Amino acid sequence: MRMHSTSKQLWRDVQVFDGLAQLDEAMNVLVEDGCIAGLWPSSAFDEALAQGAVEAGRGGVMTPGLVDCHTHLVHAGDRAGEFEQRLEGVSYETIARNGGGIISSVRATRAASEDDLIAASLPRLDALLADGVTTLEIKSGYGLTVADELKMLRVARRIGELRPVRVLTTLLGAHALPPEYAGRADDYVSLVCDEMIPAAVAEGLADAVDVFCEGIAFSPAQCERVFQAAQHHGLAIKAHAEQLSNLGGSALAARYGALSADHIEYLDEAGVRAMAEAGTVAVLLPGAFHVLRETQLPPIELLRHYGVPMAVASDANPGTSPICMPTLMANLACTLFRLTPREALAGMTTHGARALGLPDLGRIAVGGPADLCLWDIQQPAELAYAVQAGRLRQRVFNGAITYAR
Ligand code: DI6
Ligand code: FE
Repeated sequence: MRMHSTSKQLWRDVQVFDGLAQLDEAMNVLVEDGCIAGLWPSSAFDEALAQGAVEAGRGGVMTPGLVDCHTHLVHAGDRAGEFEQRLEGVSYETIARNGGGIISSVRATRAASEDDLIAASLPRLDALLADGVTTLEIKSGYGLTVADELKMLRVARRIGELRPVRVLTTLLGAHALPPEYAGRADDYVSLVCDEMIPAAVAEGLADAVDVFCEGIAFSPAQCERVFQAAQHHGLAIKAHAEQLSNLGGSALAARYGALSADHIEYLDEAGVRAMAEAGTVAVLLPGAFHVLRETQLPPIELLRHYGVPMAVASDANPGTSPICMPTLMANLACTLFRLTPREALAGMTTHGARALGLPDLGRIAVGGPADLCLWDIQQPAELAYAVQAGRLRQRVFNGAITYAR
């Protein structure tokens, strides 16, 4: 006799966005042992396959669990005052040059304990989860000392253990020059390369290394030193590049086999080509574009033309994107960058996962992991079309329903 396992769960009559496109007809989805065990048209209900399965849901839209591949979720303090300054006409760069901006979050984050940081960051994480995130990346970069960067990474790992979610961590020691290193940027880069990266590796705290390649941050030559150290230690590489100007940071990152180059509003055709050749994902961050009222659009047509995969992420951070709502990012990617809803959703699933070096995630495919969202909508495009909290009916992480409304 066949064993009836209660770990078999069946969703019936769902519209499926599989991570790249919407499937043609309503589907049944079977989940077993943390994996997607079956996916077939609901018009052809298969008794044998579903035998012993518990009906877990019916109707609605199913997508892969969302992947937010670029966040600065862990930090202390807030920057509402700078938001007001910017409304009075002071630019983000001017604020940064006057010791505000990233450095003001550094002051607050250095002063915070691990527990303070957990308390500050959990509500932001919960907001992401309630909007469908099952995997996210969290960067350091507001510590800028060895101890404070490791503290941030430890907090990122710990909040991932406090919730049913997968967290990848990225060491962003080269985010800004800390004031104690004023005029000694190369010495600070040495600290990042010779002490921070090895210490993070020794504690197993970092999955990747990131840099901010920009006039107000680090030069391509300095970023290259960080990439070399990352490569030496076997860490994946990512870059904030071409956000405010074109320094060639994306092409440089691509030469080092970077998983992704992020922001890229000022990216040129040579940079797009370099990314295409290296398989580097373009991470679009429409939240920062929106908040900074940027006017230079990322080269979407060129990225399409050269077949560079486009991910979409929140960039959740206290300065340029204080937004913890991934479905709003899908909307902004469409309204501001003219992505199609299909592209925006692929950017928050399949391509977001690829930007983290996790190509099995962000898909609905038989044999793949069961990280899923069931939404109370009729078709996937509504996730990008309407801005509305509370549409998530169920969130499935590793095959278990971890949120149900
Ligand atoms: N680019 C950004 O948009 C964030 N970091 C970066 O390198 C901004 C971080 C902040 O303003 O706190
Ligand atoms: Fe960022």
